[in-house]
Amino acid sequence: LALESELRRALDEEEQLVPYFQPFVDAQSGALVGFESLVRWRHPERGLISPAVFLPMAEESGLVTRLDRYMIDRACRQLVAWRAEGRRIDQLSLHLNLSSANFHDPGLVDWLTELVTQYALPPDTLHLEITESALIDVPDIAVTVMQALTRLGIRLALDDFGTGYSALSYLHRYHFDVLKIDQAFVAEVDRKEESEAIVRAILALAAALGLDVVAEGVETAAQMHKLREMGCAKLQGFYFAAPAPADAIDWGRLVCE
Ligand code: G
Ligand code: G
Ligand code: NA
Ligand code: MN
Repeated sequence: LALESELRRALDEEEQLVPYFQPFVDAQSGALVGFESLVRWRHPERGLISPAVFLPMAEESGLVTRLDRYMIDRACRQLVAWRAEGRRIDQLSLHLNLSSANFHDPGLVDWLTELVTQYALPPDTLHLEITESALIDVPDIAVTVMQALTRLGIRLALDDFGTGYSALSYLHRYHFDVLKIDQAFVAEVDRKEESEAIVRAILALAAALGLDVVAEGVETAAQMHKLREMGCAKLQGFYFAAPAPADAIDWGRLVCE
């Protein structure tokens, strides 16, 4: 309960909740194509807290909708700051994680409409990452909200693809623009035939459905080469960069076209 009231306070006033940014790159050219924003809590006494520790509490307490809006706003503001510094952000995608509770938030679509207008961001810059498990609770509301988001021009990404119970039925029921191949399949893609076969199948499925693909959790050059050779368009993982605060991004290492 202490942590809950502290999160409440962090959302109200202080600059404790910060977006860390993890790049993803074009598999062929290595060029930077976007960032995923991942929340970190810089707690004044406890130090840096990972979302694994406080997201369950945020979801149970209902604070997660405020947290998600807070993080979307923070990350967009950072993008605008980069633009003001002359970085070419207009080609980049910004991926943001969204908990299922947001589908019950009736103001979400209007809020996002206002946000992209206020920051003069093309709506298709924003990609909302949703996991299959997030859709289990809210099957019908999610359809309506996702349709409204798509009309607005915001992109939807299905996160951790392949790990849920009925991945294909989600693709059938909902409109997605991007599949993120779960890191479990990437981990052994260059060493295990089953992993390779699964990744190939996901790539074929994505191509047939006209979806963009990002492979997550790329940690080695061997995985990178394998995924590139298999035709996976975009890659993300520690091999390229770990999530980092805005002021620690090593732009020199990221090819920006
Ligand atoms: O960065 P990793 O480091 O520890 O992230 C752990 C989990 O936290 C991931 O599954 C990610 O989807 C989730 N997560 C990170 N940032 C956010 C956020 O701003 N909102 C929500 N709802 N989930 C987030
Ligand atoms: O659930 P989601 O896919 O949003 O969260 C991604 C999680 O994976 C985050 O906790 C992020 O910090 C972590 N991550 C990002 N790149 C890598 C990687 O290359 N290897 C591993 N093991 N984890 C990664
Ligand atoms: Na994600
Ligand atoms: Mn994921």
